[in-house]
Amino acid sequence: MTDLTLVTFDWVPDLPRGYVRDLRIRWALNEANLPYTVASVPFRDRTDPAFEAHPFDQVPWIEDAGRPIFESGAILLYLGRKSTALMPEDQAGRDAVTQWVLAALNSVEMAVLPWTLYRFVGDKEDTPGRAMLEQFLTGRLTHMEQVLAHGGWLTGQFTVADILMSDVLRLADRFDALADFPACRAYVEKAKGRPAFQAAHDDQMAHFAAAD
Ligand SMILES: N[C@@H](CCC(=O)N[C@@H](CS)C(=O)NCC(=O)O)C(=O)O
Repeated sequence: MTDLTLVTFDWVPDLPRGYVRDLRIRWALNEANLPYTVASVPFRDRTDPAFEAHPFDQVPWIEDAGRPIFESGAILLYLGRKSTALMPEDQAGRDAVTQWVLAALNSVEMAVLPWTLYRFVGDKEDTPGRAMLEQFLTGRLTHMEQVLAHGGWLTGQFTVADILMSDVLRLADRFDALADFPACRAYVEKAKGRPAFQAAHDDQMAHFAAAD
């Protein structure tokens, strides 16, 4: 019996499978051995009343004893406070994790996501907007390459900040953006090698496949 529920879509098309953000949450729950159940909301009907818990009609969110929490970064920080496998207990350690969670979302994912949208739709046209996005992403990856050059996790021990940062970089890697950034790529590979990631990935794939 568990009070933690992870909410995700009931089904998605092939392209986003393996990258839907519930994977970040599954991964953290696995790392911490926190029991949870999965609930689904309809991908094809965002007017379903079940989306009341999410102001943008998106996934994921969790419910802990019935209380909903949305935004993957907020959920990861929330879970981090439940387990030292996800976040240290001391304030300095927690501050370091928090800054990297926000950096992953607001400095790195902010550059990765619009860049990948061009790839998703196959837009190869040379436009000033696209050139600016290339430059924006290259700048962020250049800095991350320096940060990750030591070959370790972001704050020393593995934390939710690494779940988020490696998941953001994994999406960039899907479209080969890390080809010139070997430290970033090695970091993603190291993260993907964790059994908790692999279980989360397999579970997400199985969840969507079950609804085909
Ligand atoms: N900032 C949100 C983004 C959530 C998000 O983009 N979720 C996607 C699935 S990975 C979604 O629900 N997409 C459908 C939509 O935006 O309508 C988070 O990190 O939780």
